Amino acid sequence: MAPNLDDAKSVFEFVVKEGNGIKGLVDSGLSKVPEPYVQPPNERINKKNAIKLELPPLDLSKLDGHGPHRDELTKQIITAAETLGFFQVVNHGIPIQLLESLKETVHKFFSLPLERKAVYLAPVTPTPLVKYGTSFRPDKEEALGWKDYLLMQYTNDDEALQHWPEEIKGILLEYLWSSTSLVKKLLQVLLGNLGAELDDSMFDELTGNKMINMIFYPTCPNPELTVGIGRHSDIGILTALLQDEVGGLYVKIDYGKEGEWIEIPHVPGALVINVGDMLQVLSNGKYKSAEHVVRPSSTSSRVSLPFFAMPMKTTKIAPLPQAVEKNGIPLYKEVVFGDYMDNIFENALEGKKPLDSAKIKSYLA
Ligand SMILES: O=C(O)CCC(=O)C(=O)O
Ligand SMILES: [Fe+2]
Repeated sequence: MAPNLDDAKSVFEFVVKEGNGIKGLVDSGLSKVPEPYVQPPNERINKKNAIKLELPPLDLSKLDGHGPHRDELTKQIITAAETLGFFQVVNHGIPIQLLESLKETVHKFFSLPLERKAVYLAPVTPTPLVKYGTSFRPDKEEALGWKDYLLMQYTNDDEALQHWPEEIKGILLEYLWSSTSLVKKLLQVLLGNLGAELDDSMFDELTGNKMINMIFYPTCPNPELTVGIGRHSDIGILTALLQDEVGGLYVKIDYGKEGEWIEIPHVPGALVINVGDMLQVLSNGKYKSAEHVVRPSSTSSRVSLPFFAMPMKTTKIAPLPQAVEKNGIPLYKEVVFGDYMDNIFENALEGKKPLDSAKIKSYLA
């Protein structure tokens, strides 16, 4: 039954509990964002204060050779990780056709009738590896996010083939495998620069916990009042993100004017790469996990597919000795990744607060 849009409880019941999602809300017809989705002014993104990032994407085919092109690219990757913490890559080894099909897959999945999606709602899902939902922690958030999602956790191929939804598991596994190789190449460069060699067992420790999210941001009547995903940084090592042509991903600039945002534009065929909190810790603060946020669009629905490469839950992450040597003192405490992650998923998003709590206090300015 259609919700009473003026009643927050009725909206929550319809969107969150019944699993109709924001998509169901928009499909049932609405002319303004319901009250539970109105963000406090300081959480909204004012497009007028945002800059478009006109940086050219990095051409990863240059990594394959040796010589000046490779060196130049290596420097660009390192500089991007040290400054904005976000960059885009092309010639990344993931077929463009696969990327196009992935975006279509997200649209198709969210167009399925409610009962096909609602089976994966958290209270009833037949597997902890697949979760369908909306916003981030609807039960804990002051204002909800304008997004629906299907989150897939990867343990191994057999379990993914057994538990991920039948019609999408093949293409998602292809994305997962190819993104894993991409992340490996980038991590070799980034850790190599710190003087650490990435062998297979270290790579597994650091990225063995993988997730793919299929996100659907329905068209929004008042994008100036709400957010798709609130301010957060990604918690793992590296994220590879496929976004469609709609745009709306904004990254906080850590340097320069306080509160300024940069929009990461859609670049055909490119993937967005960003540094996660655990890479910031490993690098002793050299690489930056930037705060980011998504603003929905008033004219079009948007889809994105982040692939999160994260440490195993039991992995202890601390600044690498080679990274500490460079600036003398460790800036972060050791973090057991599973604890860090559980804490994030237990609470509403809070920007970079979780990472701040891993800082060694006596070194705080
Ligand atoms: O949809 C996007 O562009 C970003 C998604 C994101 O930041 C996330 O899922 O962590
Ligand atoms: Fe993110």
